[in-house]
Amino acid sequence: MNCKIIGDKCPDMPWEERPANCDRPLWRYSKNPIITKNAVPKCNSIFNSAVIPFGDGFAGVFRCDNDRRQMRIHAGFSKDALNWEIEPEPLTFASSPAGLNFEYAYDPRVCKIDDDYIITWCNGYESYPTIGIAKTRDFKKFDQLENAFLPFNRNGVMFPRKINGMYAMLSRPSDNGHTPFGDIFISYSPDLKFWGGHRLVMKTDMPWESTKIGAGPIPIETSEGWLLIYHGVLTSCSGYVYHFGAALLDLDDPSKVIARGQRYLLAPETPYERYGDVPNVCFPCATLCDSETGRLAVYYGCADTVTGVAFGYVDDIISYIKNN
Ligand code: BMA
Repeated sequence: MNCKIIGDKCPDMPWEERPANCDRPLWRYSKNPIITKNAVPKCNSIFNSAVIPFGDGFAGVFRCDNDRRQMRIHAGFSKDALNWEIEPEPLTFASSPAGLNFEYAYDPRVCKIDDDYIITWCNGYESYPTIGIAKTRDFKKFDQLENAFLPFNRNGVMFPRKINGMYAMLSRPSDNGHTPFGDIFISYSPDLKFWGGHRLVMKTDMPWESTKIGAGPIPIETSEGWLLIYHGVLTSCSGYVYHFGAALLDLDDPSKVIARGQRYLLAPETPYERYGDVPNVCFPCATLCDSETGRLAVYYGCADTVTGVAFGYVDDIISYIKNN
């Protein structure tokens, strides 16, 4: 490995070697999708979901749309990060700030900072989408914090440590519908309550991401910079197409882009990515990675219907960004 991952080892993460016929930086798990609606009763779909090492296994927060088509998030646990036990009921909060309602919840991310697991998601507030935040230590008791921003906002993604003494979050200001625009910004907070220092990180660029971009998994700290995997959307004649992209951000000032791949990392290709409630969607929300081997597993929503995993090496992805 040329680049060093600054993070924990994760020797028990799922892994498959690159198939012989694959020349891409990411390859799909051969048994995808790993999670379908059958994991939760009265469920329509389980997709855009986040996982993280926890105890002697893994925990996660899953987007489960129910058969009323309400968007909800559920906690879950796994020994191997492939077979998941997902709580049948949506997660609720032991405490919430006064006056802050929780109408709908989707596209969760999970970030460990010190001893806390911080959940961010797109939170319905007075029917408007913005970024919700909650804390847990055990994935059973969750305490809701203030929403990070005014509506409209989506894709709130925390950095896994403070930067220059401040919590840092990427987000994507948007509108109330299926937003046809959107760039990635960064904001800072001393206390996870008050957010400021808002700066632009990246605008849309190449054709595959020309409509909008949004941060995906928690950025991975490496000796080369923060590795950010994000989604990039193209508007085709028959609707949006969601790809994965990747960029490297400066470790001390992540609003500075060091390098950005001009080619997508992964595009909808398999039947479970192409067919579903929303066709042609690959939507990354989490990674597991092992600092010893450089292995990476990306968890992503497929066609707004099921959840898949793709594998790669952090080193290869950084070379791919720099060389493409
Ligand atoms: C976005 C979000 C995602 C979804 C995507 C494709 O606006 O709603 O949850 O995966 O659209 O439908």
